[in-house]
Amino acid sequence: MIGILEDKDRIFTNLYGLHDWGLEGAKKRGAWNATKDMLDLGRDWIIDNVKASGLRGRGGAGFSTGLKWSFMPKEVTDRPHYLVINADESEPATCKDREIMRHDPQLLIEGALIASFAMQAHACYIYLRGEYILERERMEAAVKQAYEAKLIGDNNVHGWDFHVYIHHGAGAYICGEETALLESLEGKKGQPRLKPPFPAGAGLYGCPTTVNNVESIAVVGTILRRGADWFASFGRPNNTGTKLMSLAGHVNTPCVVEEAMSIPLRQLIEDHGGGVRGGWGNLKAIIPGGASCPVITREQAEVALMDFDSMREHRSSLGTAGVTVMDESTDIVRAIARISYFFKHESCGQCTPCREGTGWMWRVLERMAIGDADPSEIDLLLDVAGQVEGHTICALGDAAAWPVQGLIRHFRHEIEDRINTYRNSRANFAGHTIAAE
Ligand code: L3W
Ligand code: SF4
Repeated sequence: MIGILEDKDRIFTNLYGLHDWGLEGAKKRGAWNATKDMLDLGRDWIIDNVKASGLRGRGGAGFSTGLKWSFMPKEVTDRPHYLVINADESEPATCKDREIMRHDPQLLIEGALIASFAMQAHACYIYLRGEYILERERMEAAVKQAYEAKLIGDNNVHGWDFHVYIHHGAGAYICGEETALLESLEGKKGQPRLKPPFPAGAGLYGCPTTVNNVESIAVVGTILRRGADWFASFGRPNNTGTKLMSLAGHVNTPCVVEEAMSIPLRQLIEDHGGGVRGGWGNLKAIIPGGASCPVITREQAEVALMDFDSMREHRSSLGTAGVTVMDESTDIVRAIARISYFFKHESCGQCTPCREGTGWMWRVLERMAIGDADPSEIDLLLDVAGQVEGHTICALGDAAAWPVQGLIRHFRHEIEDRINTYRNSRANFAGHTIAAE
């Protein structure tokens, strides 16, 4: 089913905080209902159903959640298993996990118990973004309520000893990369590790670990309660389910909304964002899934669907579904230069192409934003972006290269015009100076 989601099919029924976020309110909305029955059906049943639902990771990469869980060792040795929830939501224009933690924290804790049981983990760490103060307080309060109600903890009503620990980050974007996050949890500098080994083989303290995004875990209880088929009925094959999407930038009503996967992007903007400021014709470009996703044009946005495959066809990415809308007033070169600065600032500096390339790309873009560049530098910039992409330890290098490539792909003419204008104004200025002399 593609299109507008009906209220009855929403998982996050308190997304806007209109109801009680606490345990009693959450239970009335369905959380913790029949959780024990699900555990009684066994680990394989849980993992098979999560696979059958088609749920793909909601943090940006879109990896199959059930498949990731199945990578965890079947037998537990003297190395404990861990679930780590990535709540370091730092991708610019992304604020969906924040709403879950503020308004529906019990769904996250319930999902964490189910996922941990399925992967034989007795402990879960929730790694929160440094700036998320209210969310930390809310999560801590919710965890306390769950302990007091014996939903989690030792000898809890579910028969699976389970502990949740909240860990507050210190505001570094790179700690949202799963292995940098694990380093940070271990008390070290947040720098990505080389993969493989993947966390399922050697993760937290060298033990089998699964790292999942907040939304990926918070939907699990409802998927199992309502059925894998129900979840898979939204969207289209390979792109199933409901999805939290954020709308920011030049829309009339910025918001976070839960929608069916594969909703047309234009419909999402018009039905939930109140349309583009000044009307659809005033649209210049869209970043569909967070700052690392390449821009798409108005013509592409007209036909694109909000899902993994459609965005790939348009040479972009669904990412976190954090949509940034830019109208015709946008200085697109300066906008991408600002994004470049972000990645330069957040690079951990561990590998040369990223450490040197991000700063180089940013400096060239800053010059291009005022036209102070040579036309040949456009291809040079493209070449350097290609040298960074795929040649680094983690995806931050790619994330820095993609917006630059998207800019040149679609807006090369704007850079060229700017360079010409700058050259002409310099020539005119020189002419005036000579004439005055
Ligand atoms: C075991 C294998 N596990 C893959 C696991 C892997 C990870 C997951 C996806 O980057 C993207 C990035 C950002 N055996 C495995 C395996 N896995 N093969 O699957 O892995 P991967 O490498 O495809 O992605 P990643 O390194 O997790 C994440 C993009 O997300 N992004 C958003 C980032 C920001 C946030 C936020 O603020 N919440 O997430 C936006 O586009 O650019 O491409 O778990 O271990 N053979
Ligand atoms: Fe660090 Fe960048 Fe290398 Fe990632 S790509 S490990 S952020 S230097």
